[in-house]
Amino acid sequence: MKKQWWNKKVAYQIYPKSFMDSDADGVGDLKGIIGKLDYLKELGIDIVWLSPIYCSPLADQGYDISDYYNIDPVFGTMEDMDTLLAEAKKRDMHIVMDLVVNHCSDEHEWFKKACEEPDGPYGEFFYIRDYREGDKLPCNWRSYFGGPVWDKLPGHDDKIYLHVFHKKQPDLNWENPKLRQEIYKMINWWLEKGLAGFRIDAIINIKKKLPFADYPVDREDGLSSIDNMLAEAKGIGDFLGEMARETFHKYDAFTVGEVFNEKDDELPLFIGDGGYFSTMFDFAETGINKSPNGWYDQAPVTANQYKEAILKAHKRVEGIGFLSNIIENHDEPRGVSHYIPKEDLSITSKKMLGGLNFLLPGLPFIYQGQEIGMENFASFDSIEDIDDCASKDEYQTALNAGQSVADALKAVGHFTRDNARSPFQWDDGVNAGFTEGTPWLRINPNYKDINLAGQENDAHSIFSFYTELIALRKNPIYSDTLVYGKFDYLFEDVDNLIVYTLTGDKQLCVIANYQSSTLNIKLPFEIKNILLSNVDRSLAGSSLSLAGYELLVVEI
Ligand code: TEU
Repeated sequence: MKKQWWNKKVAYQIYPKSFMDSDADGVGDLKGIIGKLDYLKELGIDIVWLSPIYCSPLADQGYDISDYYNIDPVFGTMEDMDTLLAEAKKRDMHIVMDLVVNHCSDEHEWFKKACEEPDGPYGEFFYIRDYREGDKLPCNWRSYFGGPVWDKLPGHDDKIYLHVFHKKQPDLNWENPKLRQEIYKMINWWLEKGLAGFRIDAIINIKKKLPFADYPVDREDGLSSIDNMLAEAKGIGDFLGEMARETFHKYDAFTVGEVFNEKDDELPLFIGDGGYFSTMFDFAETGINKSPNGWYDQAPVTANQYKEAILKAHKRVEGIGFLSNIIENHDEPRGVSHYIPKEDLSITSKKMLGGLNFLLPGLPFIYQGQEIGMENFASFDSIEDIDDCASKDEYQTALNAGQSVADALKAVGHFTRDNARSPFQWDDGVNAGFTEGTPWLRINPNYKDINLAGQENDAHSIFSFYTELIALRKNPIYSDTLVYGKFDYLFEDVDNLIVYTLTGDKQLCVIANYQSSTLNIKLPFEIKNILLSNVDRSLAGSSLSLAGYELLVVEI
């Protein structure tokens, strides 16, 4: 694998709407981000990924773009964007934006023109089909947000259009070379402006298996998971390779793919040298126990499942390319609430999870608030309290499956994307220091106990632990080994114990006791020195009695 400029960096995902509000409208904005660049720099962040801030009706919180070339006024202006790029550059930081090109907004000019003239050139930018009331739909795929993927084309009783997400997110027809060229032109326009690259949204959906056909019905709604079609779609590489050649590769851009179901033999094409993307997220953990029936049917993650997922995922790409490691993002529950049993949540266990994931081979991504141990909401009183469009459907799905209102709310309350989208908890003051206005989304009531101000000067806080993690990754003595070292693991058959080594010019070992009870182990090597401990361990020999949720990083 060729070494790349971004390999030794640390990345951070900002969900702009909830990061920092500078103008008291209750919504985070670019000026708020600019004001926090020094905070991120001091934390040790190099690459900042912004979830979408383009013009959007916000039906899917900005993942429904109505103008790819402008900033939505709620987030600020293009001048603010230029300032952010300039200020980041001054700090040797790199801004990455979200590239959402499987679909656009139904308020985008292209879709408006398609509605005016469905058989015209812009009609070909989308999947529009003739349809009469009572006809069978072209396919029975289920939208990611529930319901059929087909809706009436506005203004036409005899036409329908495809949307695999929200109905306000019409799918772009990537089979159309004219559409693809418009996308590439837009990508290059942003890269010319100085963007360091993109996070590539939902990109595996751009290649549909055509002609449209039904798949086995898998729920009472008479529809079929879109995953069934995606498993059979062939040829996405033609699009991804063309896009990479026409754009990313020309600028040595950093790109991280949101890819869910790439096949093993495709890995070199996806993230190998000269691949479609620089890297892709490791979603092995987020996929644990996912059920085709919906969120209500997803069992809690166990330590052994987490262990199997990370070890397998990282062995799978060894020698091929880099993964980008996360414990959470804007679509997932808060990692500490999802991967640690509620009764075991503590500063120690949160540090264990964070360190275990952060030190894996690849590029670590910290999601806003992860560095202070932000958690899920404790509960929701009603589905009306939840904003996320994906959650409404999951709630109804749970009820349709016979779940009680309380159980449906509990399940959706755990997985709702609101958990990760509640405003950053800066301090214990009004609105957690996020806004002087009315926050667009409820602030987690635990902000009095979990906030940055309360942790910045506490050497034992989660925030301080993340600064130590980042400092270790950047320590010139160990960084080559941490970033390029050979990844191996031990004690594969010992329950709830994760031990992996990284071997380069140094030899390092990460040890995690992923349970509340003490665990005694005998390492097959001596420990030279302790590099990091979440329980302030000062002495360590090859025989260890690990405390509950103890994480130990040592040189061996
Ligand atoms: O998500 C793609 C996606 O398919 C999964 O994240 C998941 O199915 C979805 O979040 C519903 O639970 C990306 C973005 O990360 C997500 O925020 C957008 O809603 C989606 O694409 C559409 O752009």
